Amino acid sequence: MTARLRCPQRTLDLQQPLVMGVLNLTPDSFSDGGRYLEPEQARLRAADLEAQGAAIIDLGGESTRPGAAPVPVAEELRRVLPLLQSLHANSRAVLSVDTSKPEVMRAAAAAGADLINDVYALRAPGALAAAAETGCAVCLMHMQGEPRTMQLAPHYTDVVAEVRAFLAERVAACRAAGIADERIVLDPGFGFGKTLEHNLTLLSRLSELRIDGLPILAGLSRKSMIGTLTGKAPAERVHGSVAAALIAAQNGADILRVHDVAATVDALKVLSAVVRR
Ligand code: 8Y7
Repeated sequence: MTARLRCPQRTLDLQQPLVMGVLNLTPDSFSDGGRYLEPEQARLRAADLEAQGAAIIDLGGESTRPGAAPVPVAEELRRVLPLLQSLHANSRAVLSVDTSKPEVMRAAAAAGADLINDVYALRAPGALAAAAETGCAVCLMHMQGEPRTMQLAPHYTDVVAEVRAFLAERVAACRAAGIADERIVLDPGFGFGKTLEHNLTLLSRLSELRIDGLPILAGLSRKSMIGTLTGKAPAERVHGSVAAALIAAQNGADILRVHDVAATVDALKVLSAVVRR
């Protein structure tokens, strides 16, 4: 197993699962939309995520929730770049940028980004070349369809085999573009064109998505599958989300993308203590 992720300025040790804290710089994200639009609020939130134990902070300037409106490049840059520059100077966390746009990838890398988190897995025109050029690590996520319509009628014959085949194809595309394996993270994309049953199958069989030892990222935090299982609104999904993150870690996830960092870090410490014996 790789157990490491190479970023431009540092290498992340993945011997134990790490937590990626979510920071949405959008007015319309489902769980924290609009809370961090003010630069000072966003900086405080980033410092808080880091203090809670987030090794990675994922900055998002474009909501990918079902039905979300597209965001022009200039607006996405306006949301993301100032905070990125500030965190690059003042934070020790690895800085991830949630984007699918080549222009944003280039500008973010120049401003100090370490990781490009692309829910389209670098399929947008020019994205693969732009990501390769930056030298950033990349997270390749599976999605069936596109955000506007992906939850209308998700369909798979064999969800694990199909997600795995997609990720393998994207890994091959990255390698062909000159992105080395030590820069690649894979992600099944929970909730992105998947029913509850598909999500539960992927979570229980996450270990089958390991391709050539590459690290796996799981994003389950506060998603609608947790809402369906617990009957809770997004802000009340903390306990369910921690349970899901722990299951993912037990099934091989190396990075957990979460809103509730402290709770997840504690749960992972308990898991690690048992695994180490
Ligand atoms: C994921 C993600 C979102 C995920 C990765 C949400 C940006 C929806 N989900 N990125 N982004 N994996 N890599 O509920 O599961 O946070 S947005």
